[in-house]
Parts: sequence; C-alpha cells; structure tokens
Amino acid sequence: MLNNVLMPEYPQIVSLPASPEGVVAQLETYRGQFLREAESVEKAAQAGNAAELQAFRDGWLGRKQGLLAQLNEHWLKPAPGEAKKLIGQQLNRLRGEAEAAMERIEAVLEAARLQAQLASETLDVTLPARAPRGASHPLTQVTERILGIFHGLGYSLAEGPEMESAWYNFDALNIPESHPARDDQDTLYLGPDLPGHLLRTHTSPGQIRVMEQQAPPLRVAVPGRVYRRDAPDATHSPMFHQVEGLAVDEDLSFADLKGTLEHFARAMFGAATRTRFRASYFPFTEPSAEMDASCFACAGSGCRTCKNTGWIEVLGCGMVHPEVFRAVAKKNPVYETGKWRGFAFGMGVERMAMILYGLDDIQRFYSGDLRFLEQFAAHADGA
Ligand code: 2NL
Repeated sequence: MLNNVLMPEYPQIVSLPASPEGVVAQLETYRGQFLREAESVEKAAQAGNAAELQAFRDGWLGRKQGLLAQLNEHWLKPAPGEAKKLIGQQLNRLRGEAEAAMERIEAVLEAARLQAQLASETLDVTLPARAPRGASHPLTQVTERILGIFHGLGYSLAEGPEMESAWYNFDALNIPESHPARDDQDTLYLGPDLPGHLLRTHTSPGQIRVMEQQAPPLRVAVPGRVYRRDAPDATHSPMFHQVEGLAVDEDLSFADLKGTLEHFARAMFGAATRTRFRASYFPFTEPSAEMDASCFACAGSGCRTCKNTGWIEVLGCGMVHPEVFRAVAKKNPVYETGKWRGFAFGMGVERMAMILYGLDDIQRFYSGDLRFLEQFAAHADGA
C-alpha cells in the first residue's frame, strides 16, 4: 500500500499468550517496538516535526483504541486471578515508560518550537533603516554644521532657558537700564505675573550661566531660539535662532579670536575664504568687531549673494568686557576681574542658511511648506 509510507504503524494486539512466560515475552516485544518508535518520533520532534507525535500517542496511549487500553480490556480484564497480578504489573510498567517517553518527546518538541521561534524572530538591531523617513529642517542642519565646526575646536555644547530674567539677559551683559534694546518696543516681556522676566533676546545669558557653573579654561557653544519684538518681513522674524560661542582662559587675545573665526569661515564657506574684521560696538565686548567673509559665490568679484560688495557679513564678536566677568563673579568668585581674558561671538542661523542656500525670504523657514522643505532632504543626515 502506497499509504503505508506515511501511515504510522499502529501496534496491533495479539491474543493473550497461554503461559505467564508468553505474556512477559510478548509485552517485552511490545516494549521493544515502543522504544524504537519513540526514538524515531523524538528525532522528528527535534527537527520540529510534531505530526508523528499525535498518531504515536493515539496508537499507544489512546483512551479506547490505544494498545495499552486494549491490553487492559482484552488481556487484563478476562485474566484469572493469579495471572492478573503479573499482567497488571507488566502493563503498569509499560504504561509508566510510555507516559515518561511521551513527556520527554513533548519537551523536545517544545524546545524545538522555541528554537524555531527565536530564529525566526531574531532582530538585527545594527541593520541600517531600509529608507530615510524624513530629513532634518534646514535650520537644524545649519545649526549642526556650525556646532560641528566648533566641536572640532574643542567647544562643548550648552543650552539655556528661553524664558530669562532681565538680569541674565541684560544686566550681566553690561546692557544698562537706559539701553534701547531693553525697551518693550524691542523686547518681549512676560507680563505682570512674571515681573522682570522676558523671552531671551540672545543666547548670551546661556553663557553667563555656564560661567557661573564652570571655572576657566572653558570653550562653549550655545545654540537656540531667541525672541525680539519685530514685525515679520523678508528678513525679520520675532523668533529666530542663534549660535553664540565663548572662550575663557588666562591669556586669550584678539589674535586667538581672529584665528578661531577665520577657521570657522573657511570650514563653513570653503578653504579659499578670506576674512576681514571691521570695528563695531557691543556692550558686552571691548573691543568689538564684525567679521566679513569673502563671497563664496563669486570669490569676491561681486554678485547677488554679496550684493556686489564681494563680502558677506557673517557674525559679531569681541573680547569679553570686564563688566561681564564682574557680574559672573558675584556667583562664581573665580571670575574675579583681572584674572581672565575671553572672546565671544554670535551669529544668526537663519541669516547663515539664507546666505548658504541663496534664499530671500526668512518666512519660508517657518511655513512648513513641503515644497520648500523637501529641497533640503538631500543634505539631510543619512538621506
Ligand atoms: C551678533 C553678535 C555677539 C557675543 C555675541 C557674548 C557673550 C558673553 C560675553 C560676551 Cl557671555 N559676549 N556674546 C559677543 C559679541 C557678539 O553677537 O551679531 N549676534 C547675532
């Protein structure tokens, strides 16, 4: 029969042997058959094949048709008293072995199942994502580029709160009560519930907080949102982004400032970039300067990017004013005036991005318009 190839061989009951020796011998034969079959079913189970187990169990231990049930019915029940004891003992032994074997095989099968599940559900967490899901915002990309350059110069990264006190935002930075920047025409104050508090107008208070916590020598960059009371137009927004930097050490000079920022300009706009420093004024630095970079679009000959000047205004900078150290020293006496020299600089991220990408409207950054944003996806990390 072709079927036989796949059919489990059900053990067949034979008629009750005439002598006790015959009973023992026949049960021993059954036992041998059982052990051989159990071995083969266990092998199948190790390979994860459960199909044979059910037929095996039915054949031997099935409640009515199983061989042990039939031996019970046809050998044990009709046996005379003295033979009953022997047959009963032998059958119990066989049943005990059969049940133990069945349990073992089930355990093997369960282990094989678990193994297969583990293999099929293994996650390689080191695999790269199949596809980029999006891209970082152009302002994020530019911020990270700027920070990356200063990271390479040993600057650490710090952030401060967007809600500040007037002391951190103005007084500590040597901006006097009378200064127009403090006017509520220019600054967003937080109203009667928070007197003396405002939305920071620059990230400099973040650096004040770093100095209060940390003794020189230090180098730190502070990125973040800043707020000014401006009407939105193509080049203004009441909220924009800055990166500021600060270095403090024993003998820093304006030459260190120039070397640092010249390196920054070349890393940002290309190795051929030249710089120039024009005298300027900030209350928190003395002397103060603005740095221009030669135009990367026309190499200085004059174009739309540089408005035909050949130069691009990049940032403001200067040597930290002694009054700033004096303010910090109130909380951190290490900054006692006269001990330290520092230089600082600040730049607008939107302005930097508009120059780099040739954009003419700052409002694009805040519109969420995908037709605009998707143009920057190619620059994104991993895209
Ligand atoms: C600009 C100019 C500047 C600073 C920021 C600074 C910070 C401390 C002390 C001294 Cl804690 N200075 N920051 C210095 C010079 C210029 O920013 O045009 N930003 C957009």
